[in-house]
Amino acid sequence: MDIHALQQIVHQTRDARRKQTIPKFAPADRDQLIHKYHPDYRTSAYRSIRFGPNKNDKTVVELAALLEGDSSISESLDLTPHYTTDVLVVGGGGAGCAAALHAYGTGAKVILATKLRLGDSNSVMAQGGMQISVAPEDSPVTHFLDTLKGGHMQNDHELLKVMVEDGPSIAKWLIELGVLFDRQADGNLHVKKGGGSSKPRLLTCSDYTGLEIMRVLKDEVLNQKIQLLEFCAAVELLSDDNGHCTGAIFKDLDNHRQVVVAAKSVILATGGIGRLHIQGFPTSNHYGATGDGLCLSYRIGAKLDHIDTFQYHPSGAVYPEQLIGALVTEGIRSEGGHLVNAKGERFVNELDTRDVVSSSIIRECEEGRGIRTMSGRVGVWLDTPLLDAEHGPGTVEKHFPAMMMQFERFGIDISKDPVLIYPTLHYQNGGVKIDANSETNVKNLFVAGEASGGLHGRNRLMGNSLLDLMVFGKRSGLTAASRAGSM
Ligand code: MEZ
Repeated sequence: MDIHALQQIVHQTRDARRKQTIPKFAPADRDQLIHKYHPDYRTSAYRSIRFGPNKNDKTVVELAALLEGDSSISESLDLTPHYTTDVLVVGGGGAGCAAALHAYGTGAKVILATKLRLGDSNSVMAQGGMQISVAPEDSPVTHFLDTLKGGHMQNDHELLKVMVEDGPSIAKWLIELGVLFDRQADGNLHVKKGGGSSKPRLLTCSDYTGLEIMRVLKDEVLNQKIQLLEFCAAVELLSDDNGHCTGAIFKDLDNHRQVVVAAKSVILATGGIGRLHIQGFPTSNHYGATGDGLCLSYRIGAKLDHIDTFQYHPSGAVYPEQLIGALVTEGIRSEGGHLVNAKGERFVNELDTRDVVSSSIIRECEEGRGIRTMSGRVGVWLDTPLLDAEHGPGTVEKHFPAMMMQFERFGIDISKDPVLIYPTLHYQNGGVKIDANSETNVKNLFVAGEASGGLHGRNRLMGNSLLDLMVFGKRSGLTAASRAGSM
């Protein structure tokens, strides 16, 4: 059957569906649902990746192979530094830029090295917004509780407290730098409600929040003339006889040579692991998301936290094929988009946490209620036209211009046609264990952003990533700089 004929099924059942109430899951049902259908829980839940991996456990084996792999550096490498600095930041996304700017602002000498170009990162692709409790009816405490609930109560309390409390000052900093957040007619910040949140808390820049934040941060890094090493991939960290981190070795991808950078402190802001396609899943991640920070930190002796848990974003595109895995922003569900199976039924509260929504989609597909494309891919409908019907004409065009353009290139008009979706590997929930200043158990080694773990527990709440990057980018930058100054 052709995709347009399939779409008819959805259009025909729309009226009937509007009268339906969506199923409500009691807490026990939700747990069972996740345990049975969520990819993490089916393969790796509750197991340590380091000790005694279960041979049938694909995630565990894939991660262990990665972390325990051999070094590509020969022991005879001349370690005379090519560059010397106070603070070395590795990674050119949101956390890396925030760290570099804050460290530089203290007067420290800073080098920012990145495997690709400055700004190439998942941060630029973050669509749905940034959770910060700025609304009068909201508070950091409510933000804390929502995040804890979403993370299955396994979040590191200290990290979480710091993140929600620092949020409002981060919004102020970004606005002062020039980020254009959406505003209401009266000029106040416009906040939206996101999945898993009890209050409207999402600051947005239309559907390209990450791109807008990165536009400003990149400009600032360039304007401040922070020293950049682009196309330099970090391959090993250096340490002294005390085990303290003292710099890094890079492969210069332009000149095919190894570059040694000596630093008083090192901040890894290298992002996640999606591009390794754990368990063969498609991914929403950029090409550089290959778990570099995890490997580098692990090899120098840093502890990891919750590393067996990944987030599968419910709405990865399934059709058209060119967009497989690409994100269809949660913002669409926040605005009223519905998920619909092949029988035309809604089967989950679309604004539940991502693990619940993803598990429900997988359940529908595994139990035969999914929609199959001609090439054999299976998914469910994300019914965006409903959004226009409920929220007035032009909602899709107004709120999701970037998404519309992405799909229009392949002949799909998301203001008229539903989109076929299936969960996509989106986020590394766990990572390197850090303290409230982003420092690891290895002295002078800091990790910020997605490469770090603990903050989000077993499931990150939407919009908490951009805040995480800014808060721990800042904290790592300031602490690393002050450490370097006191040496
Ligand atoms: O936090 C995210 O990952 C996010 C908001 C993604 C999205 O759906 O746009």
